[in-house]
Amino acid sequence: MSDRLHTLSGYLYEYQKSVSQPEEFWARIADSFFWRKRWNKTLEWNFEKPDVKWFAGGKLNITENIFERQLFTHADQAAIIWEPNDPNEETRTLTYRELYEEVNRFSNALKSKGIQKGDRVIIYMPMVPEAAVAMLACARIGAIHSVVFAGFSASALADRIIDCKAKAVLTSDGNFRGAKKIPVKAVVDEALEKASVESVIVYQRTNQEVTMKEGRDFWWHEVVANESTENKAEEMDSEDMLFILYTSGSTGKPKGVVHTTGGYMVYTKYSFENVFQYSPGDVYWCTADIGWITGHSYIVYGPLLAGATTLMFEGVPTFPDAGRFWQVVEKHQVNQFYTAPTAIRALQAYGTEPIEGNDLSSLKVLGSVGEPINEEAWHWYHTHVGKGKCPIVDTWWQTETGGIMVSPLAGITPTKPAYATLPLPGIQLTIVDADGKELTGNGVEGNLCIKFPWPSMIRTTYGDHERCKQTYFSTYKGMYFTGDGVKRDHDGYYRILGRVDDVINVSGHRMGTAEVENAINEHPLVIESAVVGYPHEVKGQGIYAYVICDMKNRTEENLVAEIKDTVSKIIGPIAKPDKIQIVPGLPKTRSGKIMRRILRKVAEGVTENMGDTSTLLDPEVVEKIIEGRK
Ligand code: 7RM
Repeated sequence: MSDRLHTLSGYLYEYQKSVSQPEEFWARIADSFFWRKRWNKTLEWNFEKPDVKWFAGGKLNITENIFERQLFTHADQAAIIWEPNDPNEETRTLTYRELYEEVNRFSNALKSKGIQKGDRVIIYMPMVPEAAVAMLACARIGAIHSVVFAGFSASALADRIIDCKAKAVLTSDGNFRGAKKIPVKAVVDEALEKASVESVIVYQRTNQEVTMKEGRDFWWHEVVANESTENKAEEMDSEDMLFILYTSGSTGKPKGVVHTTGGYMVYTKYSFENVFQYSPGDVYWCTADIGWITGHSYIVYGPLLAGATTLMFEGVPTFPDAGRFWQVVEKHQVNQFYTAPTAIRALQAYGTEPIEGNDLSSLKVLGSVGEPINEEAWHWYHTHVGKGKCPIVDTWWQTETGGIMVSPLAGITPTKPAYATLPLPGIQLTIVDADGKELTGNGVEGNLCIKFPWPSMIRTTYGDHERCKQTYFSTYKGMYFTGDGVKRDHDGYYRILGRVDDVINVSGHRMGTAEVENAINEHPLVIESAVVGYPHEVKGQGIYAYVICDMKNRTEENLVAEIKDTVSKIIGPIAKPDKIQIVPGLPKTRSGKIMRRILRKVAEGVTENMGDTSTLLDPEVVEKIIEGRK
């Protein structure tokens, strides 16, 4: 733990070093890992292409750094504590040795099904330890995993299987979520009518009935039954792909963000230890789902690389009641608790009663991720959960950044409500105006960019490098553009203001407005649609859809329900619009561009001072839209 930062001056000193001598800085951090062969060049980069290589020529396996490197010291320590959806069901604990053996058995099983280094494997699973086993087994044999959130629909799943040409799907029979039992395998079956894979491995969780296709579908417990608990890890190049994770952008279909092995490993462990100030013996809990990047970096890879005990929770915050999180904190004596503002706001609505009666004194650090945290939620979290004594780490980062970019270091960086505060060592932020001019000094606001590579950054978008270049490296020359607006205050602290592109953030889930529009447009009676985000008390942002329809003889109510259903089927329930307004037309400019600014204002509840509408083809449509506001 020599790379641990302990003081503010220590952080400032290391930050300076990481900027003046980035290669020396990261080489020092990387040297504490186990490399089968050390790298020959720490960094090669070109943001024009973009082409970035960290620890080039280095050979390693990330799972050897979780297991073999730590087994002497950590074998009998809990690696994963699993807390089920239903509190009456038993908790499971896997020590580092047990997890290692499970990963090896499943690695052997994957190999016996013909999965080889470089093959893509889709993981569509509930929050059970086997989901982490699946990820780690892929990494162990050099297969590239792509986890798809188990709430996505069959059609969204099929798109991802097809895009990455997956050879196998790892899934479960069903999924317990709150009071519901969700048929996971049935969704896979439906997806596989459109997409195809060689094999499907099904973990038995709910024991519900499923159909198994002969020769293609296999039970998890059967394929591992006779496998050895030993497996020699595949030797990977530092820049070999570790995983693909699909995420939404401002255009059309989701893109496969690609992360590679060496840099991702180094950065997730380093950031985990420093942001959360994890100490040996602590129990750390991140409530994210492994289907999102937060689950990848800060449930699985970061904590396990750091030898931590990571708690995995299958359930939801409000089942069987709104005290569930706090009961789990007490039960497992959780020390670091990392969740999303949307969960905090949802629980805030139940008052403090569900907290009372639970002993939260084990808590040392609270974390926030996924969207801007409003001051009210920050104070509630600080006062009622942290009892005023736990620092809150408001961590800003993205699927593309792989790890936390801007955050306080717990107990070290003085916090300020709603501020992500300062960049981690190695992260060179800059704020640019609309023309791409860098705004220096404090007290400025603009678009957030990063001007120097960091080890866990996106390398490409799977199968379409040009898209990666256009989306992230072309808006501002020589920089990575985040898509977020930001303010740097008079103390030099960063406050993230939210997206400046057509991406909305619903309960911490990223969604492209175009993606939702495409789904709405699949309904046969929809002629055109426009989707915007609007402020939502619990979700942060809600989805507001303006839709032009051929009503036929449908009632508005019927049609709205049908459209919601269509979106649910095409993307998943998380993308269902909160409000749908049937409109006679959309505010378009003469060149045919929808003036979203107006739609956003109406959705927010603004009904006058719409700004300049003179370039609109039909200014009257704005009045009609205001009249029909939901
Ligand atoms: C980790 C994650 C990324 C987008 C990002 C922001 C927003 C995330 C914060 C935040 C304000 C934060 N990855 N975002 N964290 N905004 N403060 N602490 O969420 O790819 O799914 O989303 O989320 O807009 O660009 S993500």
